[in-house]
Amino acid sequence: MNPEPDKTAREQCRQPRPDWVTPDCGNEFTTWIMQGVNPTGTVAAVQPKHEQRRVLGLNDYLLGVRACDPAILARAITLVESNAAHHQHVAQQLVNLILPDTGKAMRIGITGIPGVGKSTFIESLGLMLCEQGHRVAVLAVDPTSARTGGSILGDKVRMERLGRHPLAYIRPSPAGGSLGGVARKSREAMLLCEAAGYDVILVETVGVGQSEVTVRSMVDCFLVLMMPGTGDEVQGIKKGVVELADLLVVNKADGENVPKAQRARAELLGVLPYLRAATEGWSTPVLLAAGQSGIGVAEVWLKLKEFFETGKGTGSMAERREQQAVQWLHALIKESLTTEFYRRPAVKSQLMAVEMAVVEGQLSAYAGARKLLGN
Ligand SMILES: Nc1nc2c(ncn2[C@@H]2O[C@H](COP(=O)(O)OP(=O)(O)O)[C@@H](O)[C@H]2O)c(=O)[nH]1
Ligand SMILES: [Mg+2]
Repeated sequence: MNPEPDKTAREQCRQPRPDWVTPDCGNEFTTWIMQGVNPTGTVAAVQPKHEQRRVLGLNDYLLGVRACDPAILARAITLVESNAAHHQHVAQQLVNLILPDTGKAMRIGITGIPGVGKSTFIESLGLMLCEQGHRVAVLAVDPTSARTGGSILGDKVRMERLGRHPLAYIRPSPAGGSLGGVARKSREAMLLCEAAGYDVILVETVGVGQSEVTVRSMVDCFLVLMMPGTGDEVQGIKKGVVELADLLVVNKADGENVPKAQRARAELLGVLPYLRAATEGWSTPVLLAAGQSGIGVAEVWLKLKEFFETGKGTGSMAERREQQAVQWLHALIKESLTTEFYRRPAVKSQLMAVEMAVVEGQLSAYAGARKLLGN
């Protein structure tokens, strides 16, 4: 946790803001327009819009979200992403009011190492579902995007076709500073999307750090994409990500990758019986697919539907959601206690001195923590 915005964050504040942000917004809004590269590879100039936006009240947000007005949904998500206390006040009232309209969507997390083809796969799956009449929201959870904005851009460019579909909504990763911050914002964004009537929520996360565990704790089903011929499956088993998966998909199973993909599948199938099942009463299947050409995407969807039907039948789905709600409560308690602690004037004034004393060995970390906590 870094209570002080650093230089990069200050520089970002001078960059143009998206047009859904209110004119009076300060540094607490976490979204900026990044200079981008368009699909032809040329640099696209950023054209900020300066038109004045109408300030929305709680009721405007509520009606707009329920009516699935994309501009208001986007602004409502911006509101829940804001770190400012006065925005949070409205945001939390909004989240409470929409709560009865949430919970009906299929919440699906998708992870895999960078470059495995997550965004391409999501676009392919998302387009197929929209064609079938589903309403699909795509959210990204990427704690590494907070500084660079790079992956936000990558996703936006690659999901261009899905982004244009009237039944789809794509929201890039919020810049939360910490994974906890990103998780809260993404979870609330997911609830807003559900209240707006999206019935399939796809949450993309990068396969780094703790982000998979975080996303696992907010979705019903967790899909892991694996890269054939790179030893990814061995790494995935070692890192424990395979153990989190309800569905394993060896992606890019096209052209000369096919034999490699089949070997990776055989390897995973050989190991799975020795691992603890991610979901009680469900044995994790391993499928082959190629998001780019759409091979195997329909089969993945069939398996996903089977997973949801099984989970509803056994009660594991409802049980998971109950556990997640309790976990979520505790995560929020921890987050607000931490935020409140670092905001205290006494902590702000003593923190550096205590850090120095700990570094120089004059104070144990335990004693330093007790001192700052005031006992
Ligand atoms: N051969 C092949 N390449 C793919 C496939 N899906 C994605 N790619 C390529 O893999 C690269 C990374 O894709 P992307 O979707 O951005 O991966 P992400 O980082 O996991 O989101 C891109 O250059 C894609 O063109 C596929 O099914 N087959
Ligand atoms: Mg991606």
